[in-house]
Amino acid sequence: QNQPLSTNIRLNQVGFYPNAAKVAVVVGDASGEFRIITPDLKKTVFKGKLSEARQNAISGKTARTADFSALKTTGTFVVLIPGLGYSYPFDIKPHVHRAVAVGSLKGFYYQRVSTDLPARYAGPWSRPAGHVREDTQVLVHPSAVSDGRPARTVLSSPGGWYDAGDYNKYIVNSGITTGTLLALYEDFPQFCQTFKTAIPESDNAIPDLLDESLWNLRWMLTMQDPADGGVYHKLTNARFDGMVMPDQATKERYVVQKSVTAALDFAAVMAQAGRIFKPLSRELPGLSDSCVTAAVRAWNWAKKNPDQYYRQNAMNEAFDPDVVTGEYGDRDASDEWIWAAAELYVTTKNDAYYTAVNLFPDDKMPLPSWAQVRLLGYYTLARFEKILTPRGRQDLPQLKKRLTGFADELIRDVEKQAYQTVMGKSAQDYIWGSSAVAANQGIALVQAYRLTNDKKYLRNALTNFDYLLGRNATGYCFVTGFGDKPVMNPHHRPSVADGIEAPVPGLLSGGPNGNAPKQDKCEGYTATSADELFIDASCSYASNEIAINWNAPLVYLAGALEALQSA
Ligand code: G3I
Ligand code: 9MR
Repeated sequence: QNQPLSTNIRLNQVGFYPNAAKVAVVVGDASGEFRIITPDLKKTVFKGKLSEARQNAISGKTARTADFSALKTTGTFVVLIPGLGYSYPFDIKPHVHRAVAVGSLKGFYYQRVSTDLPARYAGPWSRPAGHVREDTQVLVHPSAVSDGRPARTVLSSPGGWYDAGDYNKYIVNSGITTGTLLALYEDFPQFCQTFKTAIPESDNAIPDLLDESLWNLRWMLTMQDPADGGVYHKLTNARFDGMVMPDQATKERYVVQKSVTAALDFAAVMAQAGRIFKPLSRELPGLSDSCVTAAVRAWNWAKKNPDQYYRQNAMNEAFDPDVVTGEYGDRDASDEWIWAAAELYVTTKNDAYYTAVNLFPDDKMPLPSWAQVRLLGYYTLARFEKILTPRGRQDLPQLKKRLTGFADELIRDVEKQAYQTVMGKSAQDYIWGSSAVAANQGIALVQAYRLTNDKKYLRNALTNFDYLLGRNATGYCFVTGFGDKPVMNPHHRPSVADGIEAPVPGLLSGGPNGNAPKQDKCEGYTATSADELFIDASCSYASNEIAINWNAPLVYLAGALEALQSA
């Protein structure tokens, strides 16, 4: 049967639910018949015809789809296109995405600061604790000494997750990340009871998703200045480390200037955590109240300092040492106000938060990202529709209309796309961290499904999950440790420095980025089309870094699919 493996057949390399859609994309000229066949190429279980050719709106390349949704038989198969070859193998089975859900949440464990990762939990990626001096030796950067305290004040700020491929910790990015993980818990509490990741806390009475989130929440709490309730923008080295293991990264650490965006993201997450941990007061005495108090203090600080944006460049001219690590700069906090107001309102039921901010300043429905958190507030209001005060209830029809309207916009014309995914209808989707665009679009669709019970939203959410696991123009599975052609060389310091060939598993690569060659100047880009501008090289931090704010929506999407569509 001399058929070769063909990487022109692009599909979710992990697999498919028996009762859900199953689509592979074939790029190039192949047409006619396809078969689904056992990996030994002996037994055909399904025959079909490739679709008409469709043109990729971004690259102009031709593609066809092999739709075998009608096949519901469980097993391991490949797609065979006579004359072209066969695909990577995939499974059809219930709970087929449980492993990715578990693996991507476990990815956060590997990002933990201040703790050894023993082999028992980390397998071959075990490593000593990093940044242990954060227990006692974090310096207050001169940019943060605004209240007459002496320079070289030190504080304790251990724990949390490393942000990404670098080792710094940024409140803005921690905010959306933790908020997204906690949203999975609030939306699918039953599922989260059984969502186990084999972490040191797995045997306690608290779901692993909450234990993992607590690792970061506790760090976030240390970033609030007890004197005034303001929140430092980040905890960082002055400059990025070399590609070394965490325990070898021993540069001085600083907390820098407080910012309004950090304060509001912090307030939002603490308010959310306050209501989540309330029923767990036996296991976590006092935590819920501490979170709400911290949230209110951060909110009040923001009200007094609404114009205090983090301005890295301006700061660097004024202070020594200059700080050149990730900026997470944002000159518009109107969305952070919306998110914080919504979370504080739902937790406290106090209308004053609801009315403090214009929650619907315009018709826009911006996709969530670290710089744009408006919809996180809308999701929360919709999630708690049953317990809103009359004031909040007034806006519910409008809110639901917006959320479903946004979802309708996302799914419009998907059937005309070469890859039949929601992701990538426009080249604008391929920004730095485009994988999170795909995952956050998926979340928006899950939200619409929860509001309407209309399966079309769930079906379309799954197209983006398929995208992340291989049905895309690069042919890579963007989650480390999964699929047959996974990313192997992410810009991730432990993965580069640990001497193990396989990268740390469960981490989502940023993905194609139209501007990547200009931004990281890594050598090896050959593509010109935005959907293909990706290289699996560790120098490519603009297309192949990993980051917690990209992993969290992956955890959400995988978890939601498992919770909703496990048959
Ligand atoms: O939003 C604009 C979009 O409107 C425009 O069309 C497009 C074309 O240029 O650019 C978009 O902005 C880009 C933005 O990411 C999109 O989110 C910026 O050019 C780009 O520079 C920016 O990149 C950010 C990057 O840091 C550099 O600052 C990423 O969002 C952000 O995720 C990334 O975060 C880094 C941290 O700083 C440090 N730790 C690692 C982390 C991940 O790479
Ligand atoms: O490792 C850094 C990564 O986390 C950031 O996303 C990226 C952009 O800010 O910067 C990386 O660090 C690079 C630095 O910007 C320039 N010198 C090379 C560094 C990577 O080795």
